[in-house]
Amino acid sequence: MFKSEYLNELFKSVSERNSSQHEYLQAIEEFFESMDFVVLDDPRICENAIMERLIEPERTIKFRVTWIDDLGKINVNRGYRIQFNSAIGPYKGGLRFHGSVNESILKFLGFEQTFKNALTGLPMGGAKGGSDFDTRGKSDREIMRFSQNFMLELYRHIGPDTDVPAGDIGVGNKEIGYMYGMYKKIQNEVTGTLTGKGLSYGGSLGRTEATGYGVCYFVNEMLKTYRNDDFKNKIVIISGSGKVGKYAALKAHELGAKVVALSDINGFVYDPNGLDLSIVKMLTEDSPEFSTKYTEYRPNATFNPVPSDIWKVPCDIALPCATQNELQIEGVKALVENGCFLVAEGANMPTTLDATKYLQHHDILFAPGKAANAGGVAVSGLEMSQNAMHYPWTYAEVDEKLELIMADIFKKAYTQARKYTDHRNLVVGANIAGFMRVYQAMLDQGVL
Ligand code: NDP
Ligand code: 2IT
Repeated sequence: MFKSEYLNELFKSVSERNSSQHEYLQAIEEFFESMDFVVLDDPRICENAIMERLIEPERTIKFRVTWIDDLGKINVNRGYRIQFNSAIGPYKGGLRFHGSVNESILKFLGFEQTFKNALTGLPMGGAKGGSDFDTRGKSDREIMRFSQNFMLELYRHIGPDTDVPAGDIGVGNKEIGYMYGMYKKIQNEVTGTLTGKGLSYGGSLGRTEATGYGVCYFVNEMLKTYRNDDFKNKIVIISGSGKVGKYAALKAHELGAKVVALSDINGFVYDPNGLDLSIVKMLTEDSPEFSTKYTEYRPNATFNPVPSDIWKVPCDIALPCATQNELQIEGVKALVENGCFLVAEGANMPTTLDATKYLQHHDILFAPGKAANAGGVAVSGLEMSQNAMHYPWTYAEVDEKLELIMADIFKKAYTQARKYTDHRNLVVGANIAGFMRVYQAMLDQGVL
């Protein structure tokens, strides 16, 4: 499967040992395909068992979370923190609360986070965590009790220089606030141990928007470099109208694009004249029912109850910003057929392996999530800096830094892609650029 025998053997053994962890194996397979280019050149990677160490989390924490619902019933959920790699800094990565959460999903996310964080240039190692607790349909009080009880265990494993969690699917400002409050109460200290905090207690201006805005800054670099072009008048479709999708839509619009379709778990909305983003913003604020309600405000728009049909909407640029493996082979075939020329991943691993290859084979510009969506964790890193300095930056300062970081990530990925393969292959470019930094740190620090 890979050109390198070392990678073939290792993939065989990791597949046998983790045979039910499909997402984790998928992330490793994609990464190893890129590593073929460097492993054959550099025998030290094999001699130092770098890949063996990279694919195994440094620590996996798994715990019970017990909480009482509004009816007085006692509930038990599973909590996790996968501390994947600390070679270049304290563990850093989001927490996901969703019914689908399991070890495989958190391992793939923690693995990818390691290289994403390396690409930002900031000192952050990789981690991910969360729970199979579903926030959907829960009252505010239930979310508070759950978040507090989750932190009652997690607090002993984290700290500003050890591990700094943040949000992800199902974890936003509200959940971060409840977890942070409990952490502060137990530890009796005010430090930046979580990022994505509210602005009144140490959060950074610009963090809320950072991932979605960052995706657009990255796409802008691609448009400039590969097509001498920009967002103006481009037709854009976006899956997911959560923290990432919503702000990607707002920034794409601000940069002159027409966002014509947006989805959530119930389906998608198509508004051929361009979505009214003030209505999107209002409907996504508190209610998870944006797609089913939008047409009440804009009767010319249409609602389709199949979220994955969004990929059939003709567009120039598609931004999958919802969840893993949401963009599959039928979806990319429709995109290519309808003239889409650029796909950038706002979500983590939203495109399946065969779908990614199909896009590349058809010469569609493709940005992998670990590069394109790194803006969120980058501004989390800036939040850590501000907390450590006890001095906040203005919105303009943060946004300017974010734009520079995204441009720099593009440059690193582009440079490595050009060096090792085709200058358009940002999957190989981003993987190698992220890997090189972590690899050097691991070599320097000896066998651990
Ligand atoms: P949110 O929970 O805020 O939003 C997720 C959105 O996706 C919701 O609109 C949800 O709909 C929708 N959704 C879920 N499943 C599907 C589906 N199968 N089809 C269509 N829509 C779906 O999560 P985030 O926006 O924070 O995260 C989205 C992705 O981005 C994840 O992959 C995450 O790992 C990644 N990411 C997040 C970062 C961050 O800073 N938040 C940073 C980098 C990556 P509904 O509301 O109806 O449930
Ligand atoms: O996937 C991600 O990069 C995130 N969920 C953000 C992590 C963070 O620490 O801000």
